[in-house]
Amino acid sequence: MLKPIIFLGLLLLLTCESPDATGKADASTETTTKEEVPAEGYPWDIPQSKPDRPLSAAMERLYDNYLTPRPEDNELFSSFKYTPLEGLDYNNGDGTISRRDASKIIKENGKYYVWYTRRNTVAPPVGFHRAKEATDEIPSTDWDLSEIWYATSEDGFTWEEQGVAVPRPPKPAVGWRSVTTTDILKWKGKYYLYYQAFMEASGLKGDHCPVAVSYADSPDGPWTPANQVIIPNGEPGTWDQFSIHDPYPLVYKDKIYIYFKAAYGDRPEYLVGNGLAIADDPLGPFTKHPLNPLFNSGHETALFPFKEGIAALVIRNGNEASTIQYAEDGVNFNIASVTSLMPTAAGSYIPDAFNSNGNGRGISWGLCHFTNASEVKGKSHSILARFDCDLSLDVDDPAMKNTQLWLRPEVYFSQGLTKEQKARLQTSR
Ligand code: AAL
Repeated sequence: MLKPIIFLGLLLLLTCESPDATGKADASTETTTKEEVPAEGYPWDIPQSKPDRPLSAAMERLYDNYLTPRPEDNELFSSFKYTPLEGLDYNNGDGTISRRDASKIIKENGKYYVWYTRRNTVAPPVGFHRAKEATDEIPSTDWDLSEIWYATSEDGFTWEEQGVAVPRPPKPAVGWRSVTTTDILKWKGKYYLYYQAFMEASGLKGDHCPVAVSYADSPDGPWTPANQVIIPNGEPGTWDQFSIHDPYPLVYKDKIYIYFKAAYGDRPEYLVGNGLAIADDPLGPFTKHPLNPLFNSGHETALFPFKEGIAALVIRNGNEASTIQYAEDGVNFNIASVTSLMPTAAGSYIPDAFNSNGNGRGISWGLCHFTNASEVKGKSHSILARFDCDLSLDVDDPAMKNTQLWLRPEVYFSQGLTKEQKARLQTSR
């Protein structure tokens, strides 16, 4: 369909008045040339920099807020494509095996490595709101009673599960109930896995936990737990008083930057934000940034070095959900683009996560998860999948810069009215 349109466009261009052999346009047919601002009316040829003319608020924003006027030219705009993974088994999707919350991916020993939450329980979770029914064997949530496992891959599509990296330690050690949602740091030749360390079933009071860490000399372990809380919860009454989630380390400005997530406010009136804690040593002490939270929207942390700053995938919650944001200083983020169908809990392949030295190159693929992998109630579990995109300064893939997605009707119908809504709407006619 696209080809005939491009062909027609070219034909039209070729049949239009063209400059004479001297390169000058015939004065009688002269209209506007590129970047020239006509006396009246916004120009046909999109000015790449802000034209000197009155602009509507939206057109002002087009130049003030985005890297380029067209998303297709914007290095921080991308659409996303998804591929199921080969090599991971889910017990026929019966809800007893779940994999979710992939770490960033790193390449070591010629292979890609990823770490993630893996739950293998006798039964599927009873659910956040029924957490009281959870036992030592029956999980409350999808990430309760979990461990941190890892897998390697040659091509990023087929993954071989290698086994457990961080098991649940015996009670009462930090993380005895569940160790989940990990991410990796490489620092001075050593490896550090940061993770959520639960000391009670998630959902009992909330999704409450602090952050712990284990370290190793090799990405294949063995991992030694530091057995201490690394990023403590905030003071009572502050936004991160109950939980620090999704610890996400990057090396930036020669320091360890751990971005993290916290949800605050009493549900349903709650917000999810991401904050930052900085340290000189992987085992701390970590100092929380005084401007936290750094994001007003988003959910799981997904950031990467980009040029001299840090970029972030901001998904799901809040006014600025479905945006890609950028902070030249890693702290003060602004919207760089608005997109759709973003990867949930993205763990990107970030070759320069620990050595970008002010020249971050961006990302082009990673793993994400789908939490609703089963349509059947009572078989709830998550699966990992691959996403591809073009948020990289080293990739130029126009097929990843699609602002018009045509999704099948069933995708829309899966977001149908609830029974109550439908009944209300049908009787109120
Ligand atoms: C996620 C993360 C954290 C939460 C739960 C498991 O995707 O934000 O890890 O605790 O959901």
